[in-house]
Amino acid sequence: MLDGWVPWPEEVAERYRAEGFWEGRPLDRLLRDRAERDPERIALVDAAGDRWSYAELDARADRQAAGLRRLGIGAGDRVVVQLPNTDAFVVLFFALLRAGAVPVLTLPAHRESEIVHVAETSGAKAYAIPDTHDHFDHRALARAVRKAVPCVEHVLVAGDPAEFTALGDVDADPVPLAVPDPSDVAVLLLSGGTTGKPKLIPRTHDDYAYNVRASAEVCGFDSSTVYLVVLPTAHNFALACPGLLGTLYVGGTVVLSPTPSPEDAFALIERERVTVTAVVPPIALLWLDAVEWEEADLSSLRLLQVGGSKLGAEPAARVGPALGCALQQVFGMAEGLLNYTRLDDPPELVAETQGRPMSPADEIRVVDEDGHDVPPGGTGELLTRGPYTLRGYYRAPEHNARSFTDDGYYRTGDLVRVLPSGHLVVEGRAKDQINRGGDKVSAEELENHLLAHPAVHDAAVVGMPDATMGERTCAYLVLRGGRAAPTQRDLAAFLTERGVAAYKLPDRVEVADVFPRTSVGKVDKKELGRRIAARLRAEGSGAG
Ligand code: OOB
Repeated sequence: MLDGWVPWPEEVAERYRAEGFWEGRPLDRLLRDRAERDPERIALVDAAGDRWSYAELDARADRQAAGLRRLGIGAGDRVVVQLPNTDAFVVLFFALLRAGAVPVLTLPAHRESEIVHVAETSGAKAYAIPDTHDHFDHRALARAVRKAVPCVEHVLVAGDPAEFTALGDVDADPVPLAVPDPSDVAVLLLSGGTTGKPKLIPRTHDDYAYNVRASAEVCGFDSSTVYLVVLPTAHNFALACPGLLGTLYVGGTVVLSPTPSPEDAFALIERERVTVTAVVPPIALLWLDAVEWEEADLSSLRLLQVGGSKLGAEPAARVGPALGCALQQVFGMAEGLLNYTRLDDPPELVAETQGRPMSPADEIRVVDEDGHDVPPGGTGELLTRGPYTLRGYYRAPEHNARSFTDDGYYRTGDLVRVLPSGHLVVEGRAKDQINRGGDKVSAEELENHLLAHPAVHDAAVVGMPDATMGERTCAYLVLRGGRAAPTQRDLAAFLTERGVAAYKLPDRVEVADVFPRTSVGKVDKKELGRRIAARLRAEGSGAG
């Protein structure tokens, strides 16, 4: 068993097994089962139009798993995966599972600061990258990561490997491999983060397979499903809610879009007769506009899932008429709990709520600041536990003591209200995080980077309203005596040099003489949030 993670208490695990939530099968079986039943069916199509049947995908994963074992990558080894939406991701994901290794999923946008931290925390043995992606050379990043994190022995490259190992050469005749324990960790996901550094989320074979199966059922996926991956494959939403894994589980076809742009996505929807896809609200808004000028035939689309941040009721109501498909709101988290509006929910619930828990075994509480349950219908922080919600972050005992109640509920940091129907409305946030159109920015993480700037004495990062993104990031700075204020561009260059992902760069910089403080002396971020919102209103921009 992998160490450093928190399993469910044994009696709870027994119940989840007895009630059929956990089936005791390794996660990779979902591909094997389909390959045995429908070998010739098309499993995967990429943007270039290359196609792989279930049998082909299954065989590629077997060969790569054998190749990984030959490199010495096997049971319990962690491998940081940073691949864009390509077949290489899908093959490697299953190959790692079959080799008994644990994929640690990062986004293509992550840079040295994030990857070094993740590789270090997970004790990764290998790091898988594209050669270049989006004008960025990942091999240069890999050199820096190898230098900083010596346990990373192998760099596996999709494309031109330079001095590293080509993924294409990680190939050997299939060998019998030990079957992993289904109650053990299958994959480590990255949390949005509310602390100095991102946390790793352990997901077991049992829990993630249930996540996939139950999502596929709630979303009506079947063998006629053609799912377009628009968000990064490494994101829980696109991977498993039901996403690419849910589509393979039911024997449908997964289509990979290199970007979420209407040009790329609409062309693929038309070419492959895509039936369902998942996006974050800013992309939904972009698509709602783009249908006005893009010529593509979107008539195959049956369902658009939107989640990651809150979708306004007004654009929600426009999805059906503009795109000719149903909308599903999804309020989920990499930590586990998924809320879906149901396909047969009345239109007002679909437009105005963020769905209800996926599983009958999801337990939720809504509590006030003292941890007491609020009266029915009241707003408070959402706590949850259940058969696919983590009991602790990986190797983070101190953080876990704060993020979980003694009886195992995860504190989501989301402020919600529950309707009599059981549907949740997300009303805000109690966590120190900015949700930039679905991309999560930890205020503390960014503040720590800003404090390293020579002109910065103190920093406080808050969200500011934005019509498209929901929120953007505003960095309030108190300067060191005599120092000139860095501009937004100066700071962007400074943070990029430090290896911070582009989506975390502050969108705006404000200088203050002192920060407002709460009665206990903490920086009053609510007040700073009000200030920047008022300022935006005065300037005539933003959402307010
Ligand atoms: C998804 O996962 P994460 O881990 O990137 O972020 C989770 C957080 C939630 O705690 C909440 O603060 C926010 O993102 N969120 C939403 C939301 N969906 C997520 N806030 C308001 N409305 C929504 N619909 O974002 C994620 C994972 C799986 C499926 C969908 C989204």
